[in-house]
Amino acid sequence: MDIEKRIKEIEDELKITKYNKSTEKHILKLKARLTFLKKELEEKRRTEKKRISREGVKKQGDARVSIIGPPSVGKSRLFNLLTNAKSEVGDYAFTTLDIKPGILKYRGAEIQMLDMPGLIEGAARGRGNGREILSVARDSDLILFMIDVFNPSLDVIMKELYEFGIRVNKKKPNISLKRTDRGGIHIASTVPLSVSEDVLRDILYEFGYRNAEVLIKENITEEDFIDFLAGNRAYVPAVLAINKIDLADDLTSLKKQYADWEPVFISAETGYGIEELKERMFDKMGLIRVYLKPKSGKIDYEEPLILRRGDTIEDVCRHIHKDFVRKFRYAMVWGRSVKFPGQRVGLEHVVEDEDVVRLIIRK
Ligand SMILES: Nc1nc2c(ncn2[C@@H]2O[C@H](COP(=O)(O)OP(=O)(O)OP(=O)(O)O)[C@@H](O)[C@H]2O)c(=O)[nH]1
Ligand SMILES: [Mg+2]
Repeated sequence: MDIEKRIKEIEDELKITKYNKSTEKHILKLKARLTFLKKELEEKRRTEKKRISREGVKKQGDARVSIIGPPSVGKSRLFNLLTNAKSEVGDYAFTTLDIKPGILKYRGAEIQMLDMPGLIEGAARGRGNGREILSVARDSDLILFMIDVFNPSLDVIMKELYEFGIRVNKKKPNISLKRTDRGGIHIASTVPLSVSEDVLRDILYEFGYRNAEVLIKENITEEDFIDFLAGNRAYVPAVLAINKIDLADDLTSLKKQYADWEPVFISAETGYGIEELKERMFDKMGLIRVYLKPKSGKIDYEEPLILRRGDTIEDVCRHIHKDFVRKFRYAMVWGRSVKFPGQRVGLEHVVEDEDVVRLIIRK
């Protein structure tokens, strides 16, 4: 009989067995066996050589969020709450073995959420399908880190991401580098640097540079510089959710420990904090809504264009039709990005969340 079945049987038996002096010993035995079997099951599932299929992880929607966390913190339960899809939930580790996509609809945006298997130590070297999980996370618009009140450590996970070349909540360092034919290495900076030029020179040497011009436009660390030269780093924004707060008495120490993260405290069981979490994800990804105003008829507030912070009228045009940039005359804008309602703007005008835009196009 397989382990899952035996676990189910014992759980059922425990449910119907009344506790008294004569059953006490038996119940204890059942509980011990249950604990043992769950451990076996975890081990079995962890070592099962299940290859994650890439089929199921096609990009869809306006943005992609990967849910990353240790086993059993409630990733699948949250995923079920947020999306139209269903993922198995279980009270043992490694319930989820595949990457499962689902769509979260929020503020008119379709956000692809990915439920992931738990990430464990050694992931970056391939343990527990770690490399598949990390490469999908790398290619996301946001990582939703999840821990719970019993399992409140992110250290292992952050280490694995780092090793895999994922940089969390950091910007790509602002540096330019030109290889030259002669003249040695020249390093200049537009701001005072806390790392010495000699160190940077040594690093360049290690990467095989003998002649180069480097311009550094912000204060960086040695590691930032190495990242820049390595080139294959992914800079991904992230939000931290701390789950199962329905089971916690006191959040003071967690709040202190993760103050820098400004975590969202949630319960996937009661739904507490879920609205705040959606808002934070939307905001952190820099998503904005732009409503189109047709020549005649009503503004469609149900289906905004979903753009990124910093996008312009040109991006609005591109989203509608590729010819619109070429045929563009001007746009009229109502909202936060303009000084007065209906202001005329050009292609380079930067739009803001909830702007209303009317495009005037040549025939
Ligand atoms: N009390 C409480 N239980 C929760 C909450 N969220 C999840 N759980 C329970 O925690 C257990 C694990 O939940 P899952 O959603 O399967 O956890 P997971 O992170 O997907 O686990 P893996 O797929 O194994 O990595 C289940 O028994 C859930 O019912 C919560 O907010 N409160
Ligand atoms: Mg799961």
